[in-house]
Amino acid sequence: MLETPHKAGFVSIIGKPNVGKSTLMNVLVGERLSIITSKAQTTRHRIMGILNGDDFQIVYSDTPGIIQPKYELHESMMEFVRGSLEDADVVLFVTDIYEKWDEDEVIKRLEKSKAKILLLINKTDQATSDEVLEKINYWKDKVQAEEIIPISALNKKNTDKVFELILKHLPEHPAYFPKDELTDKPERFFAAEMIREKIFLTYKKEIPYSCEVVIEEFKEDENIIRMRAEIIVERRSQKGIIIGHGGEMLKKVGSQARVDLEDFFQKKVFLEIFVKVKENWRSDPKSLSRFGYKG
Ligand code: GDP
Ligand code: MG
Ligand code: K
Repeated sequence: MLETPHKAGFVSIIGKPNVGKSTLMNVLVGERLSIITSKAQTTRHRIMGILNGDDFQIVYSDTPGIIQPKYELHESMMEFVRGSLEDADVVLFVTDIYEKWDEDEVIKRLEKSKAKILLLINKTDQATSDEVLEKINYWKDKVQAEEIIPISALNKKNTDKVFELILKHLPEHPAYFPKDELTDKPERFFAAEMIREKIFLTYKKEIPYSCEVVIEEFKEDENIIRMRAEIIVERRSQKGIIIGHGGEMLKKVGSQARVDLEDFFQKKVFLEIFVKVKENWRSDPKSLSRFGYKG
């Protein structure tokens, strides 16, 4: 008997502040029946929701808004945006009818990545059809997208089409998360992502890309969550860098992550982090990280 192949993947939503990313997200995730995860409200927590169907699983994530890096922190945040692009299967590149784009670097990155780009021109309810056409032509020259779709997230115009196009471009892959047993693994995944974010903020250039974070233990009691996390690196030398002199760097990552974790879970968090070397784990980074297997 022939079965429809299962599709699954990671969809990143990027764009400048205020173009309508969150509004769109709510339409795409918030109103469908099979949402399983809680929504993170702050932009620094990227995972917004997982959407399941019989033959698909879409893992949506948000990124911090794209900004011109004027400060060290912005630089780090952009590094973080880049990281999430490299993981994405589909990128929803959201702009609105007002926007003109000037940050070519992000576009180049996007085009180089394996991600399929869907370019969405939002807030078309605020423009005439001529103005919308003009915008479509403007973007055609700028970005090599699979599709350019004018939408209105507010009025849910064309948002069903966006959903269908995401499905169309999603790769064939088994589900990354179990579809029925839902609470435990996604929480671990959020926790791992938060630690990963701190790694991006703490270490230079290529180091964060060599790291994966796995939550080995996640025990929730009434008043506290105890977590044991492992940072997996590719080489012994990287382990030393992660730990830092006298353990200082790792301590910094741990305490920053703990603040966010406590905020996210609304509970006290006891966090232990270990660093492990696993040569070439990146040959299958997605499965390793997302399934949370020890490998
Ligand atoms: P984000 O910063 O990219 O996440 O943008 P938000 O989703 O928070 O939206 C920013 C503002 O744009 C809010 O006031 C939204 O109500 C408004 N907005 C979002 N989508 C649309 C749209 O399709 N049309 C109009 N007119 N406004 C929209
Ligand atoms: Mg937002
Ligand atoms: K691409």
